[in-house]
Amino acid sequence: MGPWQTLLCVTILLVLFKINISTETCSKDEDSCQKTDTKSCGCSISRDTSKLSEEQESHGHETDKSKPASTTGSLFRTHGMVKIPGGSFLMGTNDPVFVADGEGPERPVTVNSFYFDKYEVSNAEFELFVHATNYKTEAETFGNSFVMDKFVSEEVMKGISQAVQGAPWWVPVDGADWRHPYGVDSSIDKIMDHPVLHVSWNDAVAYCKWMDKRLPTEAEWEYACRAEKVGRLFPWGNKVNPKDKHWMNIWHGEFPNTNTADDGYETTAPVTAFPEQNKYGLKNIIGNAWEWTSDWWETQHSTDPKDNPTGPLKGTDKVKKGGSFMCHKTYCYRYRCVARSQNTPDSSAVNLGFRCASDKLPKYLQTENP
Ligand SMILES: [Ca+2]
Ligand SMILES: [Ca+2]
Repeated sequence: MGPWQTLLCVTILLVLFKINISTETCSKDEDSCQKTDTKSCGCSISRDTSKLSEEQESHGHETDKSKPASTTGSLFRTHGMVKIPGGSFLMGTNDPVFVADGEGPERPVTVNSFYFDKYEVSNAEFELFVHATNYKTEAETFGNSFVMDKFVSEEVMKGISQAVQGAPWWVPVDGADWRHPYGVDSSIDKIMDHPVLHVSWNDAVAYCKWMDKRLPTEAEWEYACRAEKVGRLFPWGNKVNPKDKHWMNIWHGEFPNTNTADDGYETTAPVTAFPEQNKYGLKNIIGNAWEWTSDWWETQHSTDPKDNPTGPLKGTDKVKKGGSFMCHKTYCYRYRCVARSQNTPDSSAVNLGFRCASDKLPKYLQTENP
């Protein structure tokens, strides 16, 4: 691609999307990935809401108050929540990998007890929600979403002429949505137990509300991930593969060219896959799909003690946590409890999902968790 074509490509993209991606910050040398002070490894991609908000409003969202038809059968497991006992911890780290992400400094935070989904929300669960409410996701309303080119068919790729500056493997794919995670010629028929993808923050909020739940705050999410372990990278400790087992779904191989799927999964894994990652029994809190939190994004944190912090009062982006199947230590080393990234609330992508929290156990679960 010549310089003029490159300029044209970037210009088109800037018109269509607000790009929150800076140049790849991590080299293939693992050590050079440490202490990076640049903003992003291409983890976050956001829409330009100003260009599309009118269309979104014209569709609206039907969110009737129907509740889950059943909490038994094959979906029982993904309705399950675990209790996270309240307590105090040091949120963030004084030893950040990505300084510009606001991983630090450590600051004392207290959170009340809450309930947290044991699993990421699955396609099966999201389908129940959509069937009950006729909900239309923002990716469906906009008509496109972001997918990694490697997972898009040759046929679909023929119609794509845009890519994201600094992360050219991210392409906007027409017709990519939660039912078609890799484009119009893909489906979720065989992956109903995988995490729902291409859901915006607004979509996630609507789903959690329908389930009588809510999104977790960033503090709750990180507190639950760390599970009282101090100064550890992962929910279980510091080793990537303790007991010679895989504990999470991340990228193996050389990103973005080769994906060896050493952990058994080239893309997403079932939400029930891998061992419980910490003493709370959480599955895939790290890896598999990124997870939305309720907080607005900021990178400057006070070290004053905070009680149940909910983040800034306003902002442009929302915080997401946990990394995804596309994360590798040399690229987007964010499959750590303190790591964080962000997207605008209407953004969606092939590696971004969520799980819900609640102050009290929803009534329809109370008999299941006496
Ligand atoms: Ca993997
Ligand atoms: Ca996850």
